[in-house]
Amino acid sequence: MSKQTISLIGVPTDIGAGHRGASMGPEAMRVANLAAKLEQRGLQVIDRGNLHGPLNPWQPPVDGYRHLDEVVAWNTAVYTAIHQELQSGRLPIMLGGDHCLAIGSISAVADHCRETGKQLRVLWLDAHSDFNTAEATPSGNIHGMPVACLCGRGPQVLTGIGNTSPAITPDVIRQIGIRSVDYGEKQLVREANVGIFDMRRIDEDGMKRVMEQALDGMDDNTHLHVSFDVDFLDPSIAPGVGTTVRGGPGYREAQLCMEMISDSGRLASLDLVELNPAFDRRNATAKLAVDLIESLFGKSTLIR
Ligand code: B3U
Ligand code: MN
Ligand code: MN
Repeated sequence: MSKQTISLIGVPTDIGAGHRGASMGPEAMRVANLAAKLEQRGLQVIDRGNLHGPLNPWQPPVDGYRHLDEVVAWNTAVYTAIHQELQSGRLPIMLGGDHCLAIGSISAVADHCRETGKQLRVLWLDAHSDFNTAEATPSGNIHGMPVACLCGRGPQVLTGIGNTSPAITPDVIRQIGIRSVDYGEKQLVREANVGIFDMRRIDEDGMKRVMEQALDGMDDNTHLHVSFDVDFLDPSIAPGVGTTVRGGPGYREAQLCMEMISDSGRLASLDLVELNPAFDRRNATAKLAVDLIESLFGKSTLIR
């Protein structure tokens, strides 16, 4: 990829999460030196600062959703900001914030792809499928629902964000690292035929083969969006998330995953979500996230 300008967009909210604290994620990534590390890689970086939105009222679910109005407000702001960066030719990194914000970011990416005739591929790195609906959710937390909403299964106020509803179809998605899917959610991802490379698959086939398959079929016209939920990583290396699930990729596997995405040359937008400094130790998870993002942008441990 030629000289790229990256824009950092902080979205300091935990409005869709089951624990407080992901609202501190953007600042933790800045403290871990994300901008400088990317600049050292020869990239131009503009930090756009933080978006603004409603405080977290910490209420129980209403009709199956917690904080629906507030989630809509934050995602509307995310949509506008990400769409503008893409239109200006920059590569946006959304610093969340919890994963509900991917509704806004990916709706913007999908509209941008339609406007420019690009083919979209979404890599969803996560312990969870995030395909819950109001009926299937055990919690009402909307960070467990963004993939369903993006695919048109959710309240109109969320599925309608952006110019086209649904924003995407399930065939553009590849989920990696999945190991926690709720009972009803499992039926939904099967019905929708979401491309899932779960941990069992990674154990059996290895990260290399899984990533080859997840990246297969892309070409020069592909816009690759990576939605990186930090709970994708094994909690032994990444304790700074609200909902840890053991048995995730370790450091080497995660590096390989990032390096293979980088090698594809198609990365065009990124979400970094669910980093929760309230659960972290000395900002270690933020530092690890910065390290992995450097690999996404070409820092390689390859010698040959
Ligand atoms: N599937 C559960 C838990 C969950 C989803 N995403 C995260 N946690 N981070 C739910 O509440 O939907
Ligand atoms: Mn997630
Ligand atoms: Mn998750």
